[in-house]
Amino acid sequence: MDLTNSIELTKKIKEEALKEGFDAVGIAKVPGSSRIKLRSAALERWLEAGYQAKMKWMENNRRKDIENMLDGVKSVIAVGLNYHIDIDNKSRDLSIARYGWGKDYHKVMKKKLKKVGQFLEKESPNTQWKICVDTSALLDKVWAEEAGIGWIGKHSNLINNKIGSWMFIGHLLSTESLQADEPSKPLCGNCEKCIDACPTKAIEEPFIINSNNCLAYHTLENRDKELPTNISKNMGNWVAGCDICQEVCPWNHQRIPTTSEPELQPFEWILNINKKEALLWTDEQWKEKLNGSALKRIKPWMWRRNINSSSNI
Ligand code: B12
Repeated sequence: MDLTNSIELTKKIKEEALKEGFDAVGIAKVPGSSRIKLRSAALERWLEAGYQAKMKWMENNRRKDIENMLDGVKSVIAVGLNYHIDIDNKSRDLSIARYGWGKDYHKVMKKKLKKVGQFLEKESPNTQWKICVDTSALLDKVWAEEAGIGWIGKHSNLINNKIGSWMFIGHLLSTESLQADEPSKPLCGNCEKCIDACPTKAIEEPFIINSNNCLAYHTLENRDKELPTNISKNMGNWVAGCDICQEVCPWNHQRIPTTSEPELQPFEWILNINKKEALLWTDEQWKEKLNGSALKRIKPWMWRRNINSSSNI
């Protein structure tokens, strides 16, 4: 494809992504800048330090090279979807992290990305493409940073200068050679509010999360019958994920609109959950509530464990 066509196609793809409702879109070229190598080396160090806790799947070697995801991949179309809802999460009986308030974001993002992929294929019939949202062996934040839709903050989440870090990330990998955007520059400056606010000191150093100490890890991923004391002692009301490091971030204190995505509007039960009632719900009742939610990952017994461990019981 010549340069003019590539510029034209790049523009059309971005327009299509925005039309699908994504709030941010950017493009990176494979193999990317030297930062990709640095971040991949950081993954190596993170694993060596044991910061993945019991998430064995994080050790999958495929994660280290994007070529493993799609043969002949040339471009990465990175998208961000705002999931902010303008409702206070502080004065609640039980706190549930914002990413889980609406329908499962994996499904919401994949549906939209599929439409973008089909559009690309219509424009350029020989193109191969692949959708990656969270569960693929890809460093989502790293490629999003490379594609210019945000920078990796000290809490390790990607921050977009307009919608902060309340943003899901997804990617469409493609064998098409598209025009790359400038990678984002980190704008955290000297701020370390996220590091100071973490009650379990999970941010070992700027940008590096030790999952062994992270409330999100323990409430979502830990499959042990009991939570470690360091966690239960400091978890407050958090029973499903944790947003403390993002709540204190000045980039999330700007006026961020409530997402207009209908599927991300909060489930009623999530806004009204209270510990007394929730502890009485049967497995069946939990399953019904969690149907279509990303929080399904937390099994009913884990919900009970988390609620019982939270300090307000
Ligand atoms: C494993 C995982 C977790 C683990 C580990 C967290 C972690 N930070 O790694 C646990 C279960 C704890 C977790 C929690 C959460 N997660 Co999570 N998680 C992932 C997953 C699957 C992999 C992340 C990963 O590769 N970790 C490995 C380590 C090495 O990476 P890292 O901490 O990101 O470190 C990078 C940076 O530190 C950077 N780096 C290193 N040195 C330096 C130096 C400088 C100067 C800079 C700038 C950067 C930098 O390079 C490292 C390597 O990539 C991604 C999806 C994906 N496929 O990528 C989602 C993902 C990161 N999670 C997401 C979300 C929403 C969350 C939670 C907010 C959910 C919640 N509210 O409870 C919390 C946030 C906790 C936190 N502060 O990180 C979103 C984040 C969206 C965003 N805007 O960034 C993602 C991207 C999923 C998605 N596709 O939307 N998660």
